[in-house]
Amino acid sequence: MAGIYLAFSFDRFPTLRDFPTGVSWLSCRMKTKGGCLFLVLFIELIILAYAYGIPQTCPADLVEGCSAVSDDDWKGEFFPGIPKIKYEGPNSKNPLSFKWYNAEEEILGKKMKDWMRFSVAFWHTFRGTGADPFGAPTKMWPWEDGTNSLAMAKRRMRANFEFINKLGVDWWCFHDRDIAPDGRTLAESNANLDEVVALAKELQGTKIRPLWGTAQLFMHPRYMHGAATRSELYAYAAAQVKKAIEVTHYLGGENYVFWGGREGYQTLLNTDMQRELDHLATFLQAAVDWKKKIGFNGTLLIEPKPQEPTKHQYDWDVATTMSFLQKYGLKGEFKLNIECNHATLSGWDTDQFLSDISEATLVMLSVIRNDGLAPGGFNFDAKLRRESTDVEDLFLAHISGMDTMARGLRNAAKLIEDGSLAELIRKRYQSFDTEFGALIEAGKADFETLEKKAMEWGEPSVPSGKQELAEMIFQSAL
Ligand SMILES: [Mn+2]
Repeated sequence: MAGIYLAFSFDRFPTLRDFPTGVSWLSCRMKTKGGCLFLVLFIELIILAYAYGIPQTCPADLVEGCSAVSDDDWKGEFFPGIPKIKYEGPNSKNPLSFKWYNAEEEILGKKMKDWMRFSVAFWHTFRGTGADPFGAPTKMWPWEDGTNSLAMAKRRMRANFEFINKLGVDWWCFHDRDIAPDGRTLAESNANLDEVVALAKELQGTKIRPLWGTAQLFMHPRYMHGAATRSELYAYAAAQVKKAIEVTHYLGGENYVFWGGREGYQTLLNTDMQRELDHLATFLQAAVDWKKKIGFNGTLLIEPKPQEPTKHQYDWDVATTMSFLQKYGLKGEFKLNIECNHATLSGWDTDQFLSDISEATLVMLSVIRNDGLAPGGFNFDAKLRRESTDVEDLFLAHISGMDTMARGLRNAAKLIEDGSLAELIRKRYQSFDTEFGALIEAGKADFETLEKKAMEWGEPSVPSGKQELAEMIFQSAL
């Protein structure tokens, strides 16, 4: 039956009329009336059994046969046996508990959850397959039916919110096309998005909201040469971003992100960089205008990334992006969404969960100096390893990431409270805190004055404790 079903490629849910009625009626004429009805019912029954019971294999462009499948067929829990994750302290041996992250605990006058503002990334957590440039997908979560249908999108959204609630975070992030399938037209894509977003709004409840939403302008082949910088696509990309800003606003999102993964060039020989940058700035200005027009008060963020997937991207790094915003008068309208994994590219974005406590300490020191991240937050733009294929692994990865950041916060607080870090830095620059140092910093020491002083002082001393080491290095160099 499956073969017949696929061969007919229905563009709506199949009914009796779609079946080889000529054949059935022919055979009916040769049989009794009751037998014919039985045959017809039997065929219909098999169609229904196929449509509802057997995993669907609908293509990504979505046929209605698939969208007719209800998303309510997944009753109960997506993560059975996994309780709400609690703080149990550093001595706990329970892998499904927090050792360092204690959401309600106050550190330096703020609750840990408010310092962190942790967010789950829908794409890695729920659309990550374990595929990499060398290998096929390894993950097939139990709730997946192999389709990219609207019904599947809704079921996945239910799984997302069960996960978020059990993990105990208040934020999530999404791309438009992660959460709802592409349609055959832009209008159909928008309608699909609306349907999934309506469910997300309901499942969010009063506490959970998007840290940010964004439009995915890089996966579809149409964007292979860019979106805002490829002229014939400019309008299409703008329409997609317009819609994505609207749904982010509708869901109560705090920010909206731009990631220009394809906005750049492979070679300057075929690129008018000036015009492309102008187009990008015009595009971003239009986004600012639209945001204001619909009353969306969220912050617009740009996520810099060097190279990959384009050889040269326009948002190369934080400094380049700031210069771009300054040049085009957009500095007051955008902030930055910095992804630490963009500093550790290995041919592609490694998307690893942070597990280095000293790195987390440095990050949290910056966050404390900034008095928090709000309206920003920490989004886990990180995915499970290819080898992590158990549902439980989704929790373990996030727990470990959250605990690493929490331990970083505790360390940073300690360094600040006991004043040791400030003292270390003070000592490093203490030679400038002298009368002559002040002269230098005021720009009043010219080369003649400095030369005179250098002659007078002789060989500069190596900072204490390192004298011996410096001498050893000097000796071995001889
Ligand atoms: Mn990433």
